[in-house]
Amino acid sequence: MLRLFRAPFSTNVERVALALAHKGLEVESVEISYSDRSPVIEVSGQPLVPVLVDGDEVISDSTRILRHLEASWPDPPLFPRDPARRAELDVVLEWFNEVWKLPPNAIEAELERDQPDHDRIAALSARMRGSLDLFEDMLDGRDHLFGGFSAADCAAFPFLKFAKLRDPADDELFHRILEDNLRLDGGQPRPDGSHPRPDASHPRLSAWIDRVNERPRV
Ligand SMILES: N[C@@H](CCC(=O)N[C@@H](CS)C(=O)NCC(=O)O)C(=O)O
Repeated sequence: MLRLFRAPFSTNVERVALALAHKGLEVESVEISYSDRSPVIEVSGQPLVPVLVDGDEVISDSTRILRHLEASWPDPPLFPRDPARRAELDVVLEWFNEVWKLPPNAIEAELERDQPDHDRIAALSARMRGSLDLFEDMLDGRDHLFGGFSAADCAAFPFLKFAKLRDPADDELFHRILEDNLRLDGGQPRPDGSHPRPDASHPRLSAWIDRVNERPRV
């Protein structure tokens, strides 16, 4: 039996929860609270969730877990079999983790300072909003970011969903930053002052959020 260490509302846990359900795998869940990470540290030697325990193997980091699931249970796939397409997906995952995530992380760090630099926050916010156009284009002519449902959707959805969804019980600052800076607000008001539909500016992205949100999670 697989064991998954998780915490409520965790974006990185949701990545893995989507992937496990896609592969039809079940897990025993160990729910931790951020105020006491001792169970996670004890099992993995580091404090962050998700952590997956598969027999003798202990895997931390959501992207590494996605790769482990693919290697152990290749069907149904989350990564393309063709090496060139797989390399492209690897690039997308690394870009999302190492580039796309930087602005919201930097806004969080700025807001936690005694005197936040609001010009810097505005510039970071513009980068986040600008990225929505990229995802809109990635969804041109296809239902998912990389063709069929894949690791790219697992990795991006838990963050991008805040453009239109947030559980009222979730009060994490990082999630509020995602919500505030990715909002699908339809752009500029019309000349008569009325506001376009909330998803008018990025209809494919909006439909993708609804589509992926309908998928099961473990
Ligand atoms: N690179 C790691 C990041 C894991 C991570 O930041 N997990 C968050 C939950 S989404 C966490 O454990 N946060 C606890 C904290 O920072 O206090 C991954 O992809 O799994």
